[in-house]
Amino acid sequence: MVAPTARVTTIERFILDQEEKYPEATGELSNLLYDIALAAKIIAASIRRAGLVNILGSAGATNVQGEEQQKLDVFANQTLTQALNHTGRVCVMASEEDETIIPVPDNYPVGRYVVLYDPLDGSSNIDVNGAVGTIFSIYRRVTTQGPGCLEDVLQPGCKQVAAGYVIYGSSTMLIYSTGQGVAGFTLDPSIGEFLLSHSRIVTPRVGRYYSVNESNFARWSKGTQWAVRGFHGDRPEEIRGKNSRYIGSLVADFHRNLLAGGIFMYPADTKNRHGKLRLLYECSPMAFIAEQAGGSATDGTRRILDIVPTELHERTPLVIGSREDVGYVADTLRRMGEE
Ligand code: P6P
Repeated sequence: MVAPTARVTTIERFILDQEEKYPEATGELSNLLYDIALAAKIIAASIRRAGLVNILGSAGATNVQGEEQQKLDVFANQTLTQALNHTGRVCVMASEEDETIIPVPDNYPVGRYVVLYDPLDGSSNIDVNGAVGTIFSIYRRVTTQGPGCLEDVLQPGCKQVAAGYVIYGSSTMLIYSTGQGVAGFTLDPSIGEFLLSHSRIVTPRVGRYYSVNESNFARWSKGTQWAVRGFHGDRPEEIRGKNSRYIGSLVADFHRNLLAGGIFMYPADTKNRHGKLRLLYECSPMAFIAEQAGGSATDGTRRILDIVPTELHERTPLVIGSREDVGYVADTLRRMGEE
């Protein structure tokens, strides 16, 4: 509960205050961020009830409103798409759940922004009550008129105008940046508002944690194995050992490391030659947040935000988090001849 005397800043108030610093701002991006925050509240409410489906009827049953019970990731995808597609603020969308780009329906106006999202990342964790998340990435269109197209979507992460994520954990938080630092908001479900809880998130230069799926160790390159063994504490003269923390949900692992300091890795391996995570709607937005918080993000050696995408669902290896730890991995790979 929020004490009545506490200084309460809603996300709407914060976004408006930020917008007022830029005379040229039209308010469109602010409204787009409100749209995403609204979708996040709706998704959060559904996730909170997910465990009840088994009590109220198995998946596929009808819920209390008599609606067909949907898989949560399908529901999250529809919620985000429908929150955005009629507003006149976007020209095209793209989602992890949709094979092709998502056009604005013919009878709606077309705007100048492009929004990409992973509507419910880590959704396999829901059945075990694990943390999951929504990731979003916002660009300005590069084409000049008419419906948005693939060219508007395939932009390098350094062109993002905003990015963020929602983590549905012990509390629901929305973390975002428009390039002026990273702010965090915690949902107070009693009033249905995201309230400012972290006015400026700065991630520690050296992390306490390393997060990687060690069951893939045998499939990694020699350089990756050597770097991770550094995190094990094998070479304290080079780098101090760290605690291992791995939830198997990118948003949850990233969020812990962002606040406490740490490094998350999903390297390429002999099975996933380009890594597992998607560049456009997982790695680029998280890289934007990491850099805005003083951290960094690479594919091992190259800056994630410099990678120019060629396909909508392309994958990339990811090393992200505390700047010195990410640099250590890059130095190790280069020393082992793995550019
Ligand atoms: P693995 C979830 O499925 C996800 O896409 C990310 O959220 C998470 O970081 C990764 O995959 C986990 O993959 O292979 O370790 O189970």
